[in-house]
Amino acid sequence: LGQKGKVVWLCGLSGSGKSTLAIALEKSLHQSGKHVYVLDGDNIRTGLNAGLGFSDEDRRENIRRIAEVSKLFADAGMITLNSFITPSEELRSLAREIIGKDNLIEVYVKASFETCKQRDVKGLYAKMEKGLVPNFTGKDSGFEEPKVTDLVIDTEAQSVEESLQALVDFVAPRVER
Ligand code: GGZ
Repeated sequence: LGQKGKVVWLCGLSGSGKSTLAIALEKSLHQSGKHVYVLDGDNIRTGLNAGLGFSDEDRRENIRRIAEVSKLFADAGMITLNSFITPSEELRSLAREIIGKDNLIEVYVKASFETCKQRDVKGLYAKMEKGLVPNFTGKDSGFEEPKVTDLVIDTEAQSVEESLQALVDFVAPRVER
């Protein structure tokens, strides 16, 4: 096989820019001939993990299944770009144990709760303000900033283009063979 599997795992708050960056990175890696696939809430929480919500237990099961699926994808030679909040060190180390550190690139997509709330791309923060979103990350449910990570992309301090460039510069050489 011409490609070694890898998992690029992006964590961060809702609205921090994870999925935007994952999709842009996918495009960039595609253009250099890589076989890449994005996993995010849109294709995981609607299918494999339909039925899981946002309690601590459900988030843990969500992350565990995603990690197991990503490991299979990596075994199959695929580069998987995972975009999930992954709000605690416990969940991130669970994913790390399942996937294996050698096959994993961990990225923290950093933006404060206030910034994400101001962006409110999907109107979810407005709903949350009205009390319509239980266990919302950063409000009733916690988010621990990663202390150990391979890369931090600060989407508050950098433009989308700069963030993407930093991500591509870091990831591209690490998925060569
Ligand atoms: C956080 C929520 C919640 C609650 C729905 N808390 O920005 P989005 O909308 O499109 O993506 C978010 C997604 C988070 O799911 P994850 O699987 O990434 O979370 S975790 O890793 O913690 O298991 C958000 C939406 O689901 N969403 N309710 N209560 N985000």
